[in-house]
Amino acid sequence: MDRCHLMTRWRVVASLLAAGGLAATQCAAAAEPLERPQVPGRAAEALRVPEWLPKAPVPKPVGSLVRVSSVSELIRAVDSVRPGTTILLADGTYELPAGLILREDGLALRGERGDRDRVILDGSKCRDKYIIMVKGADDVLIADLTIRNGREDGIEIKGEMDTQRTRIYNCAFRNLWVRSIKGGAPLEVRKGQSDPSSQPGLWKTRPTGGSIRYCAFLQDGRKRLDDWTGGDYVGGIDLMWLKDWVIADNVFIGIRGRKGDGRGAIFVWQHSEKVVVERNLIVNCDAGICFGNNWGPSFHVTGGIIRNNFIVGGTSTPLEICKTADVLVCNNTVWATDTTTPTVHFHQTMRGGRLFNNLVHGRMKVDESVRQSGNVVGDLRGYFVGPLKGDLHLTAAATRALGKSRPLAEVGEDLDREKRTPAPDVGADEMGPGSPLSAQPAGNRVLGP
Ligand SMILES: [Ca+2]
Ligand SMILES: [Ca+2]
Repeated sequence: MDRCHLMTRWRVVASLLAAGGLAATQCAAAAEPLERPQVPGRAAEALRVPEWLPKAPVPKPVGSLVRVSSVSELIRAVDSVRPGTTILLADGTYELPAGLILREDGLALRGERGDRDRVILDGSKCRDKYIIMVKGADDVLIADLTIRNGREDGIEIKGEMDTQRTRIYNCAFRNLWVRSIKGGAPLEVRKGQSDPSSQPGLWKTRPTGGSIRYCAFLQDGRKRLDDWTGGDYVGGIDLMWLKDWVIADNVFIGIRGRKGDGRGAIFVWQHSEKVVVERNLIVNCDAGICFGNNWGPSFHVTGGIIRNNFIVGGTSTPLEICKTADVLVCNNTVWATDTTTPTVHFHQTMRGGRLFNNLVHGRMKVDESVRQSGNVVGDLRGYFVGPLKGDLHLTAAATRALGKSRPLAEVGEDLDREKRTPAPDVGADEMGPGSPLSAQPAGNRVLGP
Protein backbone atom coordinates (compact mmCIF):
# COMPACT_ATOMS: atom_id res chain seq x y z
CA MET A 1 0.00 0.00 0.00
CA ASP A 2 1.44 3.38 -0.94
CA ARG A 3 2.03 6.00 1.66
CA CYS A 4 -0.73 8.32 0.44
CA HIS A 5 -3.35 5.59 0.59
CA LEU A 6 -2.08 4.59 3.96
CA MET A 7 -2.41 8.14 5.24
CA THR A 8 -5.95 8.36 3.91
CA ARG A 9 -6.86 5.16 5.69
CA TRP A 10 -5.24 6.46 8.81
CA ARG A 11 -7.26 9.66 8.72
CA VAL A 12 -10.42 7.57 8.59
CA VAL A 13 -9.22 5.58 11.56
CA ALA A 14 -8.21 8.76 13.40
CA SER A 15 -11.67 10.26 12.91
CA LEU A 16 -13.21 7.12 14.32
CA LEU A 17 -10.89 7.30 17.27
CA ALA A 18 -11.97 10.86 17.92
CA ALA A 19 -15.50 9.50 18.11
CA GLY A 20 -14.50 7.21 20.95
CA GLY A 21 -12.63 4.29 19.44
CA LEU A 22 -9.65 2.34 20.64
CA ALA A 23 -6.13 3.44 21.48
CA ALA A 24 -4.36 4.65 18.35
CA THR A 25 -1.61 2.05 18.33
CA GLN A 26 -4.07 -0.82 18.30
CA CYS A 27 -6.10 0.54 15.42
CA ALA A 28 -3.18 1.07 13.07
CA ALA A 29 -3.87 -2.38 11.66
CA ALA A 30 -6.70 -0.93 9.62
CA ALA A 31 -4.06 0.60 7.33
CA GLU A 32 -2.47 -2.72 6.44
CA PRO A 33 -3.28 -4.48 3.17
CA LEU A 34 -5.58 -7.46 3.22
CA GLU A 35 -4.35 -10.86 2.15
CA ARG A 36 -7.71 -11.81 0.71
CA PRO A 37 -10.52 -9.70 -0.66
CA GLN A 38 -12.87 -7.85 1.64
CA VAL A 39 -15.87 -5.72 1.00
CA PRO A 40 -14.53 -2.67 -0.81
CA GLY A 41 -15.38 0.77 0.43
CA ARG A 42 -14.20 3.10 3.10
CA ALA A 43 -13.99 2.00 6.68
CA ALA A 44 -16.15 4.93 7.79
CA GLU A 45 -19.06 3.60 5.75
CA ALA A 46 -18.60 0.07 6.96
CA LEU A 47 -18.67 1.13 10.59
CA ARG A 48 -22.11 2.62 10.73
CA VAL A 49 -25.36 0.95 11.59
CA PRO A 50 -28.01 1.28 8.86
CA GLU A 51 -30.96 3.49 9.68
CA TRP A 52 -33.38 0.96 8.26
CA LEU A 53 -32.63 -1.61 10.94
CA PRO A 54 -35.47 -1.94 13.43
CA LYS A 55 -35.01 0.12 16.57
CA ALA A 56 -35.37 -1.54 19.91
CA PRO A 57 -38.50 -0.82 21.87
CA VAL A 58 -37.58 0.39 25.34
CA PRO A 59 -39.49 -1.46 28.05
CA LYS A 60 -39.96 0.12 31.44
CA PRO A 61 -37.49 -0.88 34.18
CA VAL A 62 -38.93 -3.22 36.76
CA GLY A 63 -38.23 -4.05 40.39
CA SER A 64 -36.50 -1.71 42.82
CA LEU A 65 -34.34 0.88 41.11
CA VAL A 66 -30.81 1.97 42.03
CA ARG A 67 -29.32 4.90 40.16
CA VAL A 68 -25.56 5.24 39.69
CA SER A 69 -23.43 7.87 38.01
CA SER A 70 -19.82 6.94 38.85
CA VAL A 71 -17.59 3.88 38.64
CA SER A 72 -17.45 3.50 42.42
CA GLU A 73 -21.23 3.72 42.72
CA LEU A 74 -21.62 1.18 39.96
CA ILE A 75 -19.21 -1.30 41.56
CA ARG A 76 -20.86 -0.87 44.96
CA ALA A 77 -24.32 -1.37 43.48
CA VAL A 78 -23.36 -4.52 41.56
CA ASP A 79 -21.72 -6.00 44.66
CA SER A 80 -24.50 -5.20 47.11
CA VAL A 81 -27.89 -5.23 45.39
CA ARG A 82 -30.68 -7.65 46.20
CA PRO A 83 -32.18 -9.98 43.60
CA GLY A 84 -34.61 -8.28 41.26
CA THR A 85 -32.96 -4.87 41.35
CA THR A 86 -32.54 -2.67 38.28
CA ILE A 87 -29.35 -0.62 38.27
CA LEU A 88 -29.81 2.46 36.10
CA LEU A 89 -26.62 4.07 34.80
CA ALA A 90 -26.57 7.80 34.15
CA ASP A 91 -25.03 9.03 30.89
CA GLY A 92 -21.26 8.90 30.91
CA THR A 93 -18.15 6.80 30.34
CA TYR A 94 -17.37 4.29 33.07
CA GLU A 95 -13.72 3.19 32.95
CA LEU A 96 -13.75 -0.07 34.84
CA PRO A 97 -10.68 -1.19 36.83
CA ALA A 98 -12.06 -4.76 36.95
CA GLY A 99 -14.88 -6.78 35.47
CA LEU A 100 -18.37 -6.53 36.94
CA ILE A 101 -19.73 -9.84 38.20
CA LEU A 102 -23.51 -10.20 38.22
CA ARG A 103 -24.48 -12.83 40.80
CA GLU A 104 -28.07 -12.01 41.76
CA ASP A 105 -31.15 -13.39 40.05
CA GLY A 106 -33.33 -10.85 38.29
CA LEU A 107 -30.65 -8.18 38.19
CA ALA A 108 -30.88 -5.61 35.41
CA LEU A 109 -28.06 -3.33 34.30
CA ARG A 110 -29.34 -0.57 32.07
CA GLY A 111 -28.57 2.82 30.64
CA GLU A 112 -31.06 5.11 32.37
CA ARG A 113 -32.38 6.92 29.31
CA GLY A 114 -32.46 3.98 26.92
CA ASP A 115 -29.74 5.49 24.71
CA ARG A 116 -26.90 2.99 24.42
CA ASP A 117 -24.51 5.53 22.89
CA ARG A 118 -24.54 7.69 26.03
CA VAL A 119 -23.68 5.04 28.62
CA ILE A 120 -20.31 3.46 27.97
CA LEU A 121 -18.56 0.73 29.95
CA ASP A 122 -14.94 0.98 28.83
CA GLY A 123 -12.54 -1.91 29.42
CA SER A 124 -9.28 -0.19 28.39
CA LYS A 125 -7.97 -0.37 31.97
CA CYS A 126 -9.85 -3.49 33.05
CA ARG A 127 -7.61 -6.11 34.64
CA ASP A 128 -9.97 -9.00 33.93
CA LYS A 129 -10.57 -10.86 30.69
CA TYR A 130 -14.23 -9.83 30.72
CA ILE A 131 -16.01 -6.53 31.26
CA ILE A 132 -19.19 -8.14 32.58
CA MET A 133 -19.63 -11.71 33.83
CA VAL A 134 -23.04 -13.30 34.43
CA LYS A 135 -22.20 -15.88 37.05
CA GLY A 136 -24.99 -18.31 37.80
CA ALA A 137 -27.60 -15.56 38.07
CA ASP A 138 -30.93 -16.21 36.36
CA ASP A 139 -33.07 -13.67 34.49
CA VAL A 140 -30.33 -11.07 34.14
CA LEU A 141 -30.99 -8.20 31.74
CA ILE A 142 -28.20 -6.07 30.27
CA ALA A 143 -29.61 -3.28 28.13
CA ASP A 144 -29.24 0.17 26.64
CA LEU A 145 -25.50 0.63 27.01
CA THR A 146 -22.19 0.32 25.16
CA ILE A 147 -19.45 -2.12 26.11
CA ARG A 148 -16.14 -1.34 24.45
CA ASN A 149 -12.38 -1.74 24.35
CA GLY A 150 -11.90 -5.12 25.99
CA ARG A 151 -8.68 -7.05 25.58
CA GLU A 152 -10.72 -10.26 25.48
CA ASP A 153 -14.45 -10.61 26.16
CA GLY A 154 -17.30 -8.12 26.58
CA ILE A 155 -19.90 -10.22 28.38
CA GLU A 156 -19.06 -13.69 29.64
CA ILE A 157 -22.01 -15.94 30.43
CA LYS A 158 -21.05 -18.76 32.80
CA GLY A 159 -23.07 -21.50 31.16
CA GLU A 160 -21.35 -24.06 33.37
CA MET A 161 -22.86 -22.44 36.48
CA ASP A 162 -26.60 -22.75 35.83
CA THR A 163 -27.08 -19.33 34.29
CA GLN A 164 -30.63 -19.13 32.94
CA ARG A 165 -32.61 -16.82 30.67
CA THR A 166 -29.94 -14.15 30.18
CA ARG A 167 -31.18 -11.25 28.03
CA ILE A 168 -28.89 -8.81 26.26
CA TYR A 169 -30.83 -6.07 24.62
CA ASN A 170 -30.07 -2.87 22.70
CA CYS A 171 -26.39 -2.88 23.59
CA ALA A 172 -23.46 -1.83 21.41
CA PHE A 173 -20.24 -3.82 21.49
CA ARG A 174 -17.16 -2.15 20.08
CA ASN A 175 -13.64 -3.48 19.88
CA LEU A 176 -13.88 -6.59 22.03
CA TRP A 177 -10.82 -8.39 20.81
CA VAL A 178 -11.74 -12.03 21.51
CA ARG A 179 -15.54 -12.20 21.80
CA SER A 180 -18.23 -9.61 22.40
CA ILE A 181 -20.37 -12.26 24.09
CA LYS A 182 -18.88 -15.55 25.23
CA GLY A 183 -20.68 -18.45 26.84
CA GLY A 184 -19.20 -21.54 28.48
CA ALA A 185 -20.14 -25.13 29.18
CA PRO A 186 -18.95 -27.71 31.73
CA LEU A 187 -15.65 -29.33 30.88
CA GLU A 188 -17.23 -32.76 30.39
CA VAL A 189 -19.62 -31.30 27.82
CA ARG A 190 -16.85 -29.55 25.95
CA LYS A 191 -14.84 -32.76 25.92
CA GLY A 192 -17.83 -34.73 24.66
CA GLN A 193 -17.84 -36.86 27.82
CA SER A 194 -21.42 -36.16 28.81
CA ASP A 195 -24.81 -36.99 27.38
CA PRO A 196 -28.31 -36.30 28.73
CA SER A 197 -29.01 -39.91 29.66
CA SER A 198 -25.88 -40.41 31.74
CA GLN A 199 -25.96 -37.04 33.56
CA PRO A 200 -29.52 -35.67 33.52
CA GLY A 201 -28.83 -33.34 36.47
CA LEU A 202 -26.03 -31.62 34.64
CA TRP A 203 -28.08 -31.21 31.50
CA LYS A 204 -30.87 -29.52 33.44
CA THR A 205 -28.52 -26.65 34.20
CA ARG A 206 -27.73 -25.71 30.61
CA PRO A 207 -28.38 -22.07 29.65
CA THR A 208 -32.01 -22.03 28.56
CA GLY A 209 -34.31 -19.38 27.18
CA GLY A 210 -31.83 -16.55 26.66
CA SER A 211 -31.89 -13.88 23.99
CA ILE A 212 -29.65 -11.33 22.31
CA ARG A 213 -31.63 -8.71 20.39
CA TYR A 214 -31.22 -5.28 18.83
CA CYS A 215 -27.50 -5.17 19.56
CA ALA A 216 -24.67 -3.79 17.40
CA PHE A 217 -21.28 -5.50 17.18
CA LEU A 218 -18.65 -3.23 15.68
CA GLN A 219 -14.93 -3.38 15.20
CA ASP A 220 -12.85 -0.36 14.16
CA GLY A 221 -10.38 -2.42 12.13
CA ARG A 222 -8.82 -5.83 11.92
CA LYS A 223 -7.48 -7.32 15.11
CA ARG A 224 -4.07 -5.95 16.06
CA LEU A 225 -3.44 -7.78 19.32
CA ASP A 226 -1.72 -11.14 19.18
CA ASP A 227 -3.28 -14.43 20.20
CA TRP A 228 -2.73 -18.17 19.80
CA THR A 229 -3.87 -18.02 16.16
CA GLY A 230 -1.68 -15.08 15.17
CA GLY A 231 -4.44 -12.51 15.45
CA ASP A 232 -7.51 -14.30 14.11
CA TYR A 233 -9.07 -15.32 17.41
CA VAL A 234 -11.83 -12.74 17.34
CA GLY A 235 -15.58 -13.09 16.86
CA GLY A 236 -18.95 -11.65 17.84
CA ILE A 237 -21.16 -14.10 19.72
CA ASP A 238 -19.71 -17.48 20.72
CA LEU A 239 -22.12 -19.54 22.77
CA MET A 240 -22.33 -23.22 23.60
CA TRP A 241 -24.64 -25.71 25.23
CA LEU A 242 -27.70 -23.51 24.71
CA LYS A 243 -31.31 -24.51 24.65
CA ASP A 244 -34.19 -22.40 23.32
CA TRP A 245 -32.21 -19.25 22.63
CA VAL A 246 -32.98 -16.45 20.21
CA ILE A 247 -30.37 -14.28 18.49
CA ALA A 248 -32.26 -11.72 16.42
CA ASP A 249 -32.33 -8.21 14.99
CA ASN A 250 -28.64 -7.58 15.57
CA VAL A 251 -26.03 -6.00 13.31
CA PHE A 252 -22.40 -7.09 13.00
CA ILE A 253 -19.90 -4.96 11.11
CA GLY A 254 -16.24 -5.53 10.43
CA ILE A 255 -15.40 -8.37 12.83
CA ARG A 256 -12.14 -9.40 11.26
CA GLY A 257 -8.94 -11.14 12.25
CA ARG A 258 -5.48 -10.04 11.26
CA LYS A 259 -5.17 -12.61 8.46
CA GLY A 260 -8.80 -12.69 7.37
CA ASP A 261 -9.68 -15.80 9.34
CA GLY A 262 -11.65 -14.32 12.23
CA ARG A 263 -14.35 -16.42 13.89
CA GLY A 264 -18.09 -16.25 13.36
CA ALA A 265 -20.12 -13.11 13.93
CA ILE A 266 -22.59 -15.62 15.42
CA PHE A 267 -21.14 -18.95 16.47
CA VAL A 268 -23.34 -21.53 18.22
CA TRP A 269 -21.88 -24.95 19.02
CA GLN A 270 -21.16 -27.66 21.58
CA HIS A 271 -24.45 -29.53 22.03
CA SER A 272 -26.79 -26.60 21.54
CA GLU A 273 -30.47 -27.18 20.86
CA LYS A 274 -33.35 -25.21 19.33
CA VAL A 275 -31.52 -21.95 18.72
CA VAL A 276 -33.18 -19.45 16.39
CA VAL A 277 -30.98 -16.96 14.52
CA GLU A 278 -33.05 -14.49 12.52
CA ARG A 279 -33.21 -11.01 11.02
CA ASN A 280 -29.56 -10.27 11.67
CA LEU A 281 -27.43 -8.11 9.39
CA ILE A 282 -23.80 -9.16 9.01
CA VAL A 283 -21.46 -7.04 6.91
CA ASN A 284 -17.77 -7.39 6.22
CA CYS A 285 -17.03 -9.95 8.91
CA ASP A 286 -14.58 -12.76 8.12
CA ALA A 287 -17.16 -15.43 9.01
CA GLY A 288 -20.92 -14.93 9.32
CA ILE A 289 -23.32 -17.34 10.98
CA CYS A 290 -21.80 -20.64 12.07
CA PHE A 291 -23.74 -23.50 13.62
CA GLY A 292 -20.90 -25.81 14.65
CA ASN A 293 -17.53 -26.26 13.06
CA ASN A 294 -14.82 -28.88 12.61
CA TRP A 295 -13.60 -28.55 16.19
CA GLY A 296 -14.90 -29.88 19.47
CA PRO A 297 -17.37 -32.71 19.96
CA SER A 298 -19.02 -34.74 17.26
CA PHE A 299 -22.31 -32.94 17.69
CA HIS A 300 -23.01 -29.23 17.71
CA VAL A 301 -26.58 -28.09 17.10
CA THR A 302 -29.91 -29.92 17.11
CA GLY A 303 -33.14 -28.48 15.83
CA GLY A 304 -32.27 -24.81 15.21
CA ILE A 305 -33.40 -22.36 12.55
CA ILE A 306 -31.36 -19.80 10.63
CA ARG A 307 -33.79 -17.58 8.68
CA ASN A 308 -34.25 -14.11 7.21
CA ASN A 309 -30.67 -12.94 7.71
CA PHE A 310 -28.66 -10.65 5.43
CA ILE A 311 -24.99 -11.59 5.19
CA VAL A 312 -22.39 -9.75 3.12
CA GLY A 313 -19.43 -12.02 3.60
CA GLY A 314 -15.79 -11.19 4.00
CA THR A 315 -12.95 -13.62 3.51
CA SER A 316 -14.19 -16.82 5.10
CA THR A 317 -17.53 -18.67 5.02
CA PRO A 318 -20.58 -16.40 5.40
CA LEU A 319 -22.84 -19.30 6.42
CA GLU A 320 -21.56 -22.60 7.81
CA ILE A 321 -23.59 -25.46 9.25
CA CYS A 322 -21.45 -28.33 10.51
CA LYS A 323 -22.21 -31.41 12.61
CA THR A 324 -25.88 -30.64 13.13
CA ALA A 325 -29.20 -32.47 13.23
CA ASP A 326 -32.62 -31.22 12.09
CA VAL A 327 -31.41 -27.69 11.40
CA LEU A 328 -33.46 -25.57 8.98
CA VAL A 329 -31.67 -22.87 6.98
CA CYS A 330 -34.20 -20.84 5.04
CA ASN A 331 -34.79 -17.51 3.36
CA ASN A 332 -31.38 -16.04 4.00
CA THR A 333 -29.76 -13.64 1.54
CA VAL A 334 -26.01 -14.02 1.25
CA TRP A 335 -23.57 -12.02 -0.83
CA ALA A 336 -20.05 -13.43 -0.99
CA THR A 337 -17.08 -11.21 -1.66
CA ASP A 338 -14.68 -14.13 -1.86
CA THR A 339 -15.60 -17.43 -3.47
CA THR A 340 -12.37 -19.30 -2.72
CA THR A 341 -14.39 -20.74 0.16
CA PRO A 342 -18.05 -21.83 -0.21
CA THR A 343 -20.58 -19.07 0.45
CA VAL A 344 -22.88 -21.58 2.12
CA HIS A 345 -21.20 -24.69 3.54
CA PHE A 346 -23.58 -27.31 4.97
CA HIS A 347 -21.46 -30.31 5.90
CA GLN A 348 -20.87 -33.30 8.17
CA THR A 349 -24.63 -33.35 8.73
CA MET A 350 -25.86 -35.96 11.22
CA ARG A 351 -29.47 -35.99 9.99
CA GLY A 352 -32.41 -33.89 8.92
CA GLY A 353 -30.67 -30.90 7.34
CA ARG A 354 -32.96 -28.61 5.31
CA LEU A 355 -31.91 -25.74 3.06
CA PHE A 356 -34.81 -23.85 1.49
CA ASN A 357 -35.41 -20.57 -0.35
CA ASN A 358 -32.01 -19.01 0.19
CA LEU A 359 -30.72 -16.36 -2.20
CA VAL A 360 -26.97 -16.71 -2.62
CA HIS A 361 -24.60 -14.60 -4.67
CA GLY A 362 -21.72 -17.05 -4.67
CA ARG A 363 -21.66 -20.83 -4.44
CA MET A 364 -22.84 -23.53 -2.10
CA LYS A 365 -21.26 -26.76 -0.91
CA VAL A 366 -23.89 -28.97 0.64
CA ASP A 367 -24.05 -32.57 1.84
CA GLU A 368 -26.12 -34.84 -0.37
CA SER A 369 -28.25 -35.81 2.62
CA VAL A 370 -29.47 -32.22 3.10
CA ARG A 371 -32.89 -31.58 1.57
CA GLN A 372 -32.81 -28.58 -0.74
CA SER A 373 -35.55 -26.64 -2.42
CA GLY A 374 -36.12 -23.17 -3.84
CA ASN A 375 -32.55 -21.88 -3.43
CA VAL A 376 -31.31 -19.42 -6.05
CA VAL A 377 -27.55 -19.45 -6.35
CA GLY A 378 -25.07 -17.84 -8.70
CA ASP A 379 -24.16 -14.44 -10.05
CA LEU A 380 -26.88 -12.15 -8.71
CA ARG A 381 -25.43 -8.76 -9.54
CA GLY A 382 -28.21 -6.20 -9.89
CA TYR A 383 -30.56 -8.05 -7.56
CA PHE A 384 -29.89 -5.92 -4.50
CA VAL A 385 -30.24 -2.29 -3.45
CA GLY A 386 -26.72 -1.85 -2.08
CA PRO A 387 -24.83 -5.05 -1.31
CA LEU A 388 -21.58 -3.42 -0.28
CA LYS A 389 -23.39 -1.45 2.38
CA GLY A 390 -25.18 -4.52 3.62
CA ASP A 391 -28.43 -3.62 1.92
CA LEU A 392 -29.62 -6.83 0.32
CA HIS A 393 -33.21 -5.73 -0.19
CA LEU A 394 -34.43 -6.80 -3.60
CA THR A 395 -34.61 -4.65 -6.69
CA ALA A 396 -37.02 -5.12 -9.57
CA ALA A 397 -34.19 -6.85 -11.45
CA ALA A 398 -34.29 -9.83 -9.06
CA THR A 399 -36.35 -11.84 -11.52
CA ARG A 400 -35.36 -15.30 -10.29
CA ALA A 401 -36.27 -14.32 -6.70
CA LEU A 402 -39.46 -12.25 -6.87
CA GLY A 403 -42.47 -14.44 -6.16
CA LYS A 404 -40.48 -17.55 -6.95
CA SER A 405 -40.68 -19.63 -3.78
CA ARG A 406 -43.22 -21.77 -1.99
CA PRO A 407 -44.46 -20.68 1.41
CA LEU A 408 -42.84 -22.24 4.46
CA ALA A 409 -44.73 -22.63 7.70
CA GLU A 410 -41.61 -21.46 9.55
CA VAL A 411 -41.32 -18.22 7.56
CA GLY A 412 -44.36 -15.97 8.06
CA GLU A 413 -42.40 -12.72 7.81
CA ASP A 414 -39.28 -11.28 6.21
CA LEU A 415 -36.29 -9.45 7.62
CA ASP A 416 -38.33 -6.22 7.81
CA ARG A 417 -41.12 -8.14 9.58
CA GLU A 418 -43.31 -7.75 6.50
CA LYS A 419 -45.78 -10.54 5.96
CA ARG A 420 -44.86 -13.12 3.36
CA THR A 421 -47.20 -13.39 0.39
CA PRO A 422 -48.72 -16.63 -0.97
CA ALA A 423 -45.86 -16.74 -3.48
CA PRO A 424 -42.99 -15.44 -1.37
CA ASP A 425 -39.75 -13.94 -2.64
CA VAL A 426 -36.61 -16.02 -2.33
CA GLY A 427 -34.21 -14.80 0.36
CA ALA A 428 -34.66 -12.66 3.46
CA ASP A 429 -36.52 -9.73 1.90
CA GLU A 430 -40.11 -9.79 0.76
CA MET A 431 -40.34 -6.84 -1.59
CA GLY A 432 -43.40 -5.01 -0.40
CA PRO A 433 -44.81 -1.55 0.19
CA GLY A 434 -43.86 -1.70 3.83
CA SER A 435 -40.23 -2.30 3.11
CA PRO A 436 -38.29 0.62 4.56
CA LEU A 437 -35.70 0.34 1.87
CA SER A 438 -37.03 -0.71 -1.41
CA ALA A 439 -38.20 2.78 -2.24
CA GLN A 440 -34.74 4.29 -1.80
CA PRO A 441 -32.21 4.43 -4.61
CA ALA A 442 -29.03 2.42 -4.44
CA GLY A 443 -25.86 4.09 -3.31
CA ASN A 444 -27.59 6.98 -1.57
CA ARG A 445 -28.00 5.50 1.80
CA VAL A 446 -25.81 7.08 4.44
CA LEU A 447 -25.45 4.61 7.23
CA GLY A 448 -26.09 6.47 10.48
CA PRO A 449 -24.15 5.59 13.63
CA1 LIG B 1 -28.81 -19.95 38.35
CA1 LIG C 1 -39.18 -6.35 2.84
